Amino acid sequence: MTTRRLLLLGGVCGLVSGCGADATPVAARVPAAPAAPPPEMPPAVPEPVAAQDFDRFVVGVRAEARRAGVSQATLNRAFAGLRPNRRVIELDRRQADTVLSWEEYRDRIMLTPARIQNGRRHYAENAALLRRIRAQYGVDPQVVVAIWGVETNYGTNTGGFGVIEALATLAWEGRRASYFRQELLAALRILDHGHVAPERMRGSWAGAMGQPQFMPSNFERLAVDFDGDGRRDIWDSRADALASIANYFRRHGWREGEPWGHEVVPPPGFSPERADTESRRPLRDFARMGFRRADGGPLAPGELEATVVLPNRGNGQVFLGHHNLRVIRRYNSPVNYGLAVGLLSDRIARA
Ligand SMILES: [Ca+2]
Repeated sequence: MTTRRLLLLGGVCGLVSGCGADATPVAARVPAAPAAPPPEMPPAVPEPVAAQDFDRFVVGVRAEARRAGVSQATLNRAFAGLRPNRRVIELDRRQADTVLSWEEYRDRIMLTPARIQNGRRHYAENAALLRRIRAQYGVDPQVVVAIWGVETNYGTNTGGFGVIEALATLAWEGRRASYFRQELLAALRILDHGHVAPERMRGSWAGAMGQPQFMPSNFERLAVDFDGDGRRDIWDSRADALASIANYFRRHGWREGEPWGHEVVPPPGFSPERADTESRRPLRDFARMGFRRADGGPLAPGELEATVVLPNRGNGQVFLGHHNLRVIRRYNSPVNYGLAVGLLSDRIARA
């Protein structure tokens, strides 16, 4: 999931409606005028490539999908009236601009009072489901709920873009066209298998889908049907969505019952600039060096391996991170994401 956005960028419904399967031969088309930009578009975004190039691209994708076994009927529905979405292109180009300090990211985006409170509520309300998921996948439920909370605000903000439209736009125009083309083909296979109706296949501008924000290739590998209706529905089935997150963690090596990490107070003389953030040592070594837990608790003098973890653009917090923090970062790699999810999971489980 490395190419996904920061959170909360979705929300603009981008599906341009048109109608009918596209039967006109590409060569016979008159070049179309560029679509008028939607009102939220700033004028600075360059015009996309001429529309007939998109049609030619779609013909190629359809042929490739047919060879992969996707039915004509699925392709007709998926591509009916489809045009590139300029909002997707704009968001893709703007992605790198978002730079927050760790403290801003932690307090304003990730660990807001509402997100913590809602996380506790969902943790309690879904206790029975979470118990069954834990029994099957061996993943601590508070981290499942934390991921659900940061990715889509507990399923309430799954992104307003049509996944096929977003992926087709990025595969046609984007900087990582071959990556998104593979994701587009995966999305078409998912539709063809009937897991979700095309109009319900919504996601982020970058094609991350449903309540867990799985890219289509991750869906194919890791989404599960936990409610037993035969469909892996991470959009509208809470059981499927949460179990799919747990399965993702299980497959990436989550160790049930182990902490992800702790905020610590380093010993006097500790220098963030010179800190070794690579070496793994047993916690007892850190205890011996004088690290203490920031919450006042003792550092367990055990064998559990830890590394020093420093937030990006942080203003002084120091953490010791364990194996499970690396697993969280398999979901989304930035260190600040991993730390925030870990902290949120602690807050959710601490009633
Ligand atoms: Ca299901």
